[in-house]
Amino acid sequence: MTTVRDLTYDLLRRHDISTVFGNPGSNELPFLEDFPSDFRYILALHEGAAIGMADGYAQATGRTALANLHSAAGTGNAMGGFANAWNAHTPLVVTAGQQTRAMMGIEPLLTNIDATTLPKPLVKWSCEPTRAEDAPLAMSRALHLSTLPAPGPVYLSIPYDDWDKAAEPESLRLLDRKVSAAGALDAGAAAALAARLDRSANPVIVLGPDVDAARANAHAVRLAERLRAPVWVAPSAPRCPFPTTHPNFRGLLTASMADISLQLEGHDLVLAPGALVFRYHQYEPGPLLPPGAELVHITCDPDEAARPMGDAIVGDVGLILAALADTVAEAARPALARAAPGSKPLAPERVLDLMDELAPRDAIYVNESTSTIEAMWERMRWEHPGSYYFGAAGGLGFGTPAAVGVQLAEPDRQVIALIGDGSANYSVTALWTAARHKVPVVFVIMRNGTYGALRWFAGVLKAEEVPALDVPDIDFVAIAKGYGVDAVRVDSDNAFIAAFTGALKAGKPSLIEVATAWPAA
Ligand code: TZD
Ligand code: CA
Repeated sequence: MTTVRDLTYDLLRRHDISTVFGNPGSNELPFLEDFPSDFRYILALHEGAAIGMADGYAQATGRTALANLHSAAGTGNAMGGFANAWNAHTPLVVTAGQQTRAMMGIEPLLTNIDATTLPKPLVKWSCEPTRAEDAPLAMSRALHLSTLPAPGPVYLSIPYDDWDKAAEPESLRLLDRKVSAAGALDAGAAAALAARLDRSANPVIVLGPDVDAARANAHAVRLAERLRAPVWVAPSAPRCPFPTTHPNFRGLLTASMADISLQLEGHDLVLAPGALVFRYHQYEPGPLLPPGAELVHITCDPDEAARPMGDAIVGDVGLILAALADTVAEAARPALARAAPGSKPLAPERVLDLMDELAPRDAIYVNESTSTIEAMWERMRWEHPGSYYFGAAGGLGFGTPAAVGVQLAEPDRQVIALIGDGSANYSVTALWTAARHKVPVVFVIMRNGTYGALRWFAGVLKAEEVPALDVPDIDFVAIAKGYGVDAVRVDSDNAFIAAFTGALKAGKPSLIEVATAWPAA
């Protein structure tokens, strides 16, 4: 007899899924019983960490990742992670165990009440199958929906007595289904857009994270070279879609209307592939675009296409970029001065420069050090696709577990997690998972003793007399050791160089707590 459980695992195999990130409870045990030997279960100690790991893993593999949470409480703990995954277009299937069908009506302990409403609006679809026999259909729909444009998280609540039921023979058809999206421009539309770019006297390209997700970075380079157009990265960037060493690269746009229209001034056409237009943060009112500029947005997401300005095309960002790429030329970019050695505590810029010098050229950075984002985008040489990840909704608690997920997805590249001493606390339990599965991330904690980005924002909002902006006296070396991760504290160039070089060779996770200056030098 093929059970609902058997068919579900077979479906997962057909979708190339063999890793489950989760934290189990009683409702989930029947799904995990006799866990198949070709699967691995990555245990997270908190559901926020489970979602962060799954998010990093899905983004780095480009495939749907599976997370398994415990009923309502586990889902609640994961909601911040849903916000990041939703905003990153991360394909996730999240399952939560439900009470047994026989008792659900009287709402015993661990009932996920109104389960399909709970994760909304941060999921594309949520479902609790009406019958046990419909669980494989629900899983199949979830797997397809998670990747169809725009990709995103989907949620299934499954009563725990469903798994042992017999699957219906007709549902075996689900195994062979292929569902795909076609999103290229037809020849006429591509020619019209290319002609519009050709007519522009001074075009500029603003790239978003979906270019990196589509692995279309090289197409963006070709297009920029051929158009001789400068390239900016759209504000609040969760990924790096363009080599930061490329002469056409101009940097990360500032996250305010007023600044963006200044930074793009002089351009008559803004081409924005794979970006939300735009993910602003600080409210500095101003024109949405510089005078005389038009905008063309290319996105996989109809909802993002319908936002406030310009023309938009919904389609496959990679295919459209490839089709647009044309003949070449280059612009020049002034070199940046590197930070001087020697200060104590270290200037954050110095830490960034040392990492950039010492780490392998194809290292991957997962960032959750919020006051050093600009410096990072100015200084780091990211040349390979998939080199940078940041929580797409700005929800802290992403970085530490996402680094573990990305490293599991990319065992041949070094993952470096740069985490602030505030941010490190939200999903710190991911350190234990890194130790337990020997995931060799190098965690660098920038210890400046404060919520630096909030101090900066307090200045912007003229609200500087605010309580609770400092986080002194947290010993990350002790915390890391408690979770089984080797850790050292450094406060000088040489100590950082020694610790970082050692960590890169360790073959297991390690943490470096660096005393950094605030305000940044
Ligand atoms: N809670 C969650 C889940 N997400 C958030 N983004 C915040 C709170 C608010 N927040 C920020 O947006 S940045 C920040 C907070 C608390 C400070 C982070 O401090 P840090 O880094 O020490 O990690 P810096 O470099 O000192 O800013
Ligand atoms: Ca800090």
